[in-house]
Amino acid sequence: MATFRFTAGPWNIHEGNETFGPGIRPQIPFEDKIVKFKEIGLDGVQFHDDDAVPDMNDMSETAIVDYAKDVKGLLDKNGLFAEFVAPRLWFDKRTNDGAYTASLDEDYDFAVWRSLRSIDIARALGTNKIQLWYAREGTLCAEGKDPVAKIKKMRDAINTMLEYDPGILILIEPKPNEPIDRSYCGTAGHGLALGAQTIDPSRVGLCIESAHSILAGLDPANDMAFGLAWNKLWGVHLNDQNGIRYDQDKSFGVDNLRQAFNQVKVLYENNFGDLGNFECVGLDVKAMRTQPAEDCYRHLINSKAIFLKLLEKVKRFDYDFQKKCVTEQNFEKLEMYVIDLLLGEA
Ligand code: XLS
Ligand code: MG
Repeated sequence: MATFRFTAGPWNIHEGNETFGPGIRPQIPFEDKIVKFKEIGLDGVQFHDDDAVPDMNDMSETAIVDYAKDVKGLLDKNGLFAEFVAPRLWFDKRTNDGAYTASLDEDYDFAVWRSLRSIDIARALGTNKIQLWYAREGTLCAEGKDPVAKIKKMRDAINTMLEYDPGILILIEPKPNEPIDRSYCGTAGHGLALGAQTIDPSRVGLCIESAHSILAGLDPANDMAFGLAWNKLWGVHLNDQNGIRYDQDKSFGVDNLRQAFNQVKVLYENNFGDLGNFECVGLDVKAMRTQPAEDCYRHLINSKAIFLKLLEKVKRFDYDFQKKCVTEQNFEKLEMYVIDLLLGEA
């Protein structure tokens, strides 16, 4: 039941930079990260388009593909696969005001160009998955955009990608805020509704990130369940988050163990990983700024370890006892059992 392949992106090892201070750990070259990813027990790598091809904006379309092929060679050499490519549509000046929802037509065109190049890069890396995290698709100034027209542009951009390559899958990674304060696609429901409006809804699914669900005031395990119910959960980004505040990307399970337990439980019970779309367990976590440079992979190691420890708990879950409690409607009893299980006393 269930196959768990663990992945992370090069951005998950960073220098500790945040809004209140610059990076304080030395930069680690991409190649070194890849080698280390394998060493700490990851199976695959997630990419932004420019993680794979850093100077892509200034390169020809053929040069981009050639460069990506070399990256594929590096992955092969280290026994890793590429899970997805996500166009990074929030760094460039042209995507300052949104990408698919940019105010200027030429900026929208740039966003679509990057998206199509992401598909080329994905193909060169050996994956058919494109992940869309809609960083700036929404507003800081609510009156700055016509929301109805712009939401339709998000659909148009997906259609262009689906048309460009009939074999790709689009994974929408919803998030309700940050860096914008009002997202146009904040939840799993929005993601699926948007997919349903495209020319091929069967190729649009979800990647649910724990922290993003929490930021939306929702339960991550239930968001995952919502995707699983329609075989639309094609990826997860596990991490943790202390309530509705800035995006923290804490290690999986460190803030709310029971909530993490239920994420593992819903994935395990529903055969995640064996559902036909090579579903992977992404660890979208970031080390604290205080973390020493010589131990800066610890949050990834911990996240995987916590997942596996919780998986053992899930496997020991007493379904007969659960059934008995449900029949008796004695949920107080069931809660105590879950707490005892998590505390090692059941
Ligand atoms: C940011 C997102 C980002 C995506 C990849 O909040 O989680 O890391 O997963 O673009
Ligand atoms: Mg993420």
